[in-house]
Amino acid sequence: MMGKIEAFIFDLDGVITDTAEYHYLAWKGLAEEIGITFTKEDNEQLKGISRMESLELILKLGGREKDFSQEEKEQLAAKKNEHYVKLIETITPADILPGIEPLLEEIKKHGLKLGLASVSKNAFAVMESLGLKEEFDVIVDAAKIQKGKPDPEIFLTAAKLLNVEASACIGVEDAAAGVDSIKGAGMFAVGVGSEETLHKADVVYTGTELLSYDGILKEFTER
Ligand code: B16
Ligand code: MG
Repeated sequence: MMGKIEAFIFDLDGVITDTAEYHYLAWKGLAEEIGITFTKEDNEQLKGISRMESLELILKLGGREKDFSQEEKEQLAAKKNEHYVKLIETITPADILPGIEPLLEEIKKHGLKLGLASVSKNAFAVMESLGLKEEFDVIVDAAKIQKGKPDPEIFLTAAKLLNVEASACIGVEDAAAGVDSIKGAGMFAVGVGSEETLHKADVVYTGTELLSYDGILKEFTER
């Protein structure tokens, strides 16, 4: 049996709110402009991956990875972000995914710490719009790290700033790269999404509405 849980560290996009859909729409718009077909399935690979890495992947998908200079790539990424920022302006607390608020309440009720680990440069803005910024003890975003997911740095940084051992943390993720990051950090990984994509997680729930404090605790203590 494992020790006591001291903290939960959440991914943002796709776990707390469905910005994954907005990222998809913004990337799809850009891809089409440069003649690349971009599907929902392709979008799965971008989850948890940084903005520039996402662009590189899309260019590769379209066989256009050699067609743009670094400067042009930065312009393309900036264009996508402008579109994305417009889409997320409409976010309100009503966009918090089902099951998340009761889970956050339970975590706080039990005196555990709360961290956010998002590689998004827009993480603070999104958390503010959701009305959740003050609820979290620490928010680790792109500005605080060198290496993005799947590197464990982001989850390890969150644990360090929360002053807890990695082994006492539970990470919650919707992306395969994120689950790799949690496992690399030596934490218990809760996956939200498809069992197939997230098979490296310690437990997978198909949707956030199925997340429960007691359920997760049970899985954690049984391992
Ligand atoms: P931005 P997460 C990630 O956030 C998204 O999953 C990923 O699709 C996105 O490309 C990345 O943030 C960067 O976002 O362009 O806003 O900096 O899942 O780590 O919360
Ligand atoms: Mg995510």
